[in-house]
Amino acid sequence: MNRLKLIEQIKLKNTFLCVGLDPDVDKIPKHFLDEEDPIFEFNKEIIDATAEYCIAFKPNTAFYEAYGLSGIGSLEKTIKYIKINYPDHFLIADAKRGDIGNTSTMYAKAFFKRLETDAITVAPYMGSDSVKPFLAFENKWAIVLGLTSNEGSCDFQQLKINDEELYLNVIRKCASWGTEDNMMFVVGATKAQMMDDIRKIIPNHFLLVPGVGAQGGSLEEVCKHGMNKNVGLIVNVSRNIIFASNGKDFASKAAEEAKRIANQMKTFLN
Ligand code: NUP
Repeated sequence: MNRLKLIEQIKLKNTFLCVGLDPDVDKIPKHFLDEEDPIFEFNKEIIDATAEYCIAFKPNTAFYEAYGLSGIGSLEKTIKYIKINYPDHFLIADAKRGDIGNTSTMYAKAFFKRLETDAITVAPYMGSDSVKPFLAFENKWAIVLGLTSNEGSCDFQQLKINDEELYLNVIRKCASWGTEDNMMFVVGATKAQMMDDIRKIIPNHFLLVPGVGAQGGSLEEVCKHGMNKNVGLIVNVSRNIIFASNGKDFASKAAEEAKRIANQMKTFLN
């Protein structure tokens, strides 16, 4: 999906919510455990219940890889289901890949050609030749880790180098390898205040923002510090939506929570 279409979807639906598909067999309602593919069946109901309130879905591959071949099968089926039934939704593989050039190219092929996701999250630690292969595919996106939402982001990302935090260096340098049409950055909602400095470097890029909900980030703060003239934000919520209830009403509760967040988003648009 290209940038224009993404912006159009956000404006059309008045939401910039991304529903994170991070299924955990220990947390999904028990009745799914009798199904042949509990993860896929669970995802399908979550997707159907929340699609009208979001513009993106983000499966984190860890939650599929943890179940081996059958988990990879559930991921493939989930992605196909979204592509067939909700082709206007932006599809992000949260896989945090990045390696020497020829290996990154294979990662890019795996996610862009085989799974056909629109975007993949990329860890920039290995530098330009590890990131650039993800930029070589038309209408596909590398979403580079800029400033992550977790506590450990202070260990390296916030270290000062020549009087500037490393994450600002990383964002500036990575932005020079790509464009606003093929690169986004992950910035955690828990670091909303730092978006002011980030926006000075990349005023127009989209930010993928995880950390609202279970991690305590505030949507209001994210909008205040991170929003730009084209919205420029995709805000992900995983656990607070998909595990809003673990009873039979899980899908309607997920929809309720997604709707609540989408309604809050509306107040920050226009
Ligand atoms: O900095 C990041 N923080 C983060 O939580 C980068 C991420 N990719 N994530 C992912 O976003 C995390 O791995 C999970 O898939 C999702 C947040 O989930 P939740 O806290 O809303 O449940």
